[in-house]
Amino acid sequence: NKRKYILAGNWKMNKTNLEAAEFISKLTAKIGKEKKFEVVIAPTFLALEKAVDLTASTNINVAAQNMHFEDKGAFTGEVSADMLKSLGVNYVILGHSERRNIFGETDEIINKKIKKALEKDLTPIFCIGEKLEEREKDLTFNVIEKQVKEGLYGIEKEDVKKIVIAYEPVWAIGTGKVATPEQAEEVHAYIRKLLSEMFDEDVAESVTILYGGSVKPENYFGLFTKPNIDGGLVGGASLKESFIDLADIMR
Ligand code: G2H
Repeated sequence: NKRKYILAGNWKMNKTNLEAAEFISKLTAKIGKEKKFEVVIAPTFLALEKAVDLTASTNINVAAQNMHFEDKGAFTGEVSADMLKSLGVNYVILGHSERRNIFGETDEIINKKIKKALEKDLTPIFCIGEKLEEREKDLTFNVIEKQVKEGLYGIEKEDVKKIVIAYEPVWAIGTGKVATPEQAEEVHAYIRKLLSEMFDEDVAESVTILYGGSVKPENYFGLFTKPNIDGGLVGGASLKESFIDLADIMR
């Protein structure tokens, strides 16, 4: 297929600048020249500039973990798309379940952020996923449908093709409980079906859909070989050597 494969690391609130720089130097010594897939790392805002510098001669791209949907103004504590772009950042994670569940981000807010990122030529990594109680009540597809429809509301076909979606079942995040390759594939296929209904087949086939939630080298192979899984968004295992091992699996 024509989709881009991505191995992305979401560092969350981890690593000081010095730790970030040391770790990125380790990464660039071992990965970042691959042609088959792209590597993305998402350090904290404070380490973004350093990360862009240190990865300049590699295929490693740098992502922010969040941004605001307004251009500028009285939004204490927030960061804009232009500020990220000006550092050389190319990607932004939006709607991560921790943003949704700890910081109260709604589908509507996430939709505004996705639109702003696209307007500013930042690639959104748009996160969706159901909670445990939703899965247990058999509501997984309903939740995914709502998140996708509201998150992508009002976005043109050609722009949707530029978005990366990350399916991250909330019950698998940081819990060590990874979705089975079959569980993940089922939802990825459903997301693609939704995209083809909402837009068209071309959009559905173009969008990279990553899996996230306790991905590590020991469980990644089965997930990655599924037809609708185009790589991973990795948290805990992206902070260590295991991220390099994951890149080795993808090579
Ligand atoms: C899911 C994932 C990365 P972890 O949040 O976004 O984290 O791999 O630690 O479950």
